[in-house]
Amino acid sequence: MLEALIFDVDGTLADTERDGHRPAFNAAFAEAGLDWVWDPALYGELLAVTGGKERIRFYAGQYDRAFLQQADVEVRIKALHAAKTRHYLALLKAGGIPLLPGAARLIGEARDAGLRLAIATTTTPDNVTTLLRAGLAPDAVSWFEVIGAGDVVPAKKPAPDIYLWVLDQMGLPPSACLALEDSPNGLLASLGAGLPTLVTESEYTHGNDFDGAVAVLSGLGEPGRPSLVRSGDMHGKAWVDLELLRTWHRECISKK
Ligand code: XBP
Ligand code: MG
Repeated sequence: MLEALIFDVDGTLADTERDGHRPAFNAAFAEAGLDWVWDPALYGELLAVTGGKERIRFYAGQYDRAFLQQADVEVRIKALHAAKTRHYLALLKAGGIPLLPGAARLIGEARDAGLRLAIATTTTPDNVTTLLRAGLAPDAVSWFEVIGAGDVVPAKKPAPDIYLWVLDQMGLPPSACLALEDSPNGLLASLGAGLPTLVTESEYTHGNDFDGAVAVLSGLGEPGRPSLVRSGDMHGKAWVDLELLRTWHRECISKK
């Protein structure tokens, strides 16, 4: 029986990457006097690396090796990432990044039905709580029983660690839950933790291989704004609702 939904954040709850995290990284680089500029295309490649600090380190390894040779490079990466987070939080607080269609509706349906809610994300915890407050409701953080985010686990997605940590905190088996993700790294992480997973593609993840998902859609959809099916069966529905999640969950568990 489906007892809990576990949401990814970036690309799933909100379209945060190209016009949110990316300009925040660029603002931090400029502030530090670095000539690094991540344009949308390059950023799409860098998204293969999850975690902002890890992404900075990867970029420097590819394009500015001298940066990595500095004695205090780890301190510098942490400072760059803290500055980036400051810029990103300012963007969120300005209301610059709304939730994606269907996210608020589905969360509301799940709450009304008494389902337990959690978050499993690679991003920084402050980014999550600020997005929820700005995009959902001032008290929305309390709607989520567990928020697994950022450095709370040693290995980020595609490792399953963040999902295993959330399941442990909730005291639930993966078979009682369903994860919602947007990226191949995210799907690998949730499947690695044994979770039935719905994928809604984001701008940067459209067309990727999502083998193992219960379905792959263009988005959660809304009345009057149907989800486009990339793979799977919407059982005659035009947007994702709780009944459809329960059907996919039942189908997935019965196959195991
Ligand atoms: C997406 C990520 C994060 C963000 C940047 O996380 O990989 O690293 O791109 O946020 P998810 P930080 O899809 O798991 O929500 O700079 O705070 O890492
Ligand atoms: Mg994501």
